[in-house]
Amino acid sequence: MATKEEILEQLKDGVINYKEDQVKEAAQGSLDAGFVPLEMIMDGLAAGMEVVGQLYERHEYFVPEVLMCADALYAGLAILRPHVPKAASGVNAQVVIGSIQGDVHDIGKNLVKMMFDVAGWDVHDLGRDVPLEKFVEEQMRTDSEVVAMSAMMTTTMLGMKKVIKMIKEKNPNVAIMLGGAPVTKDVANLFGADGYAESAGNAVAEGIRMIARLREMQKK
Ligand code: B12
Repeated sequence: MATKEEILEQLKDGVINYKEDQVKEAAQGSLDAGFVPLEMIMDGLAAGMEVVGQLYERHEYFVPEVLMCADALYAGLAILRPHVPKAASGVNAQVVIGSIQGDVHDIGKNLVKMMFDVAGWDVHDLGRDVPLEKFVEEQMRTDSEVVAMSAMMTTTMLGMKKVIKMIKEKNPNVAIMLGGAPVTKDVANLFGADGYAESAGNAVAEGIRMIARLREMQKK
């Protein structure tokens, strides 16, 4: 039987070399062997996508290859995701999430969504290339305390600033969190966001911190 390290390597390699069948087999194999699905997703699939990003930046991969890598990642995610147990976070909170208008990148956003979901939050996913007003409408419709936006391009991230302004004008009691490769803590502060996390792994902790602060302020 394959070891955990071998399975992680098969997942990572399968994403990098867009071998969808290998990814599916390794994902199923990891479940059969009882390995932790979340670890397989983050240290296998997502780690592979990180390498794909580097290949793309070095012009060794182009859009078609990257799309095939994304397909392989999603094939593995479809198998593993249903087996990630939901934790009772005790937070009882809702989050609206989406990739900002003009941005079709959604892999990172989907990982963040998954983390909120397994942490027991109610997640309202707007998808990708989400029109700016849609974030405002969905926040009001669901009365969510947190709105999380993802941008992967310097051009699209400016839209997040507009959404923050629109939401805060309508409802100052909403905590807004930003993320995505070009976004930094400084950018998030500059745009007037309440939170920032550089990876899916710490998005939920940041969300909880923002909510605690929001609820504290409401008590005053
Ligand atoms: C995959 C990819 C694509 C895929 C997207 C598939 C999909 N369904 O998402 C495809 C091929 C479609 C694509 C298209 C394009 N892409 Co592209 N793409 C990438 C690539 C290679 C990897 C991105 C990725 O998925 N990374 C893996 C995930 C797991 O990481 P992540 O997204 O960073 O997310 C993590 C964190 O950022 C964070 N996070 C993300 N969102 C959020 C949100 C919140 C709230 C929080 C808290 C955290 C958080 O948590 C995540 C997990 O830990 C990057 C290169 C790179 N190194 O990032 C370029 C990149 C983002 N693309 C780029 C460009 C320019 C394009 C195109 C314009 C190319 C073209 N000429 O057509 C188009 C644009 C399409 C559009 N309008 O959006 C540029 C952007 C440059 C810039 N700074 O503006 C990059 C940086 C490549 C480059 N160096 O040129 N791309």
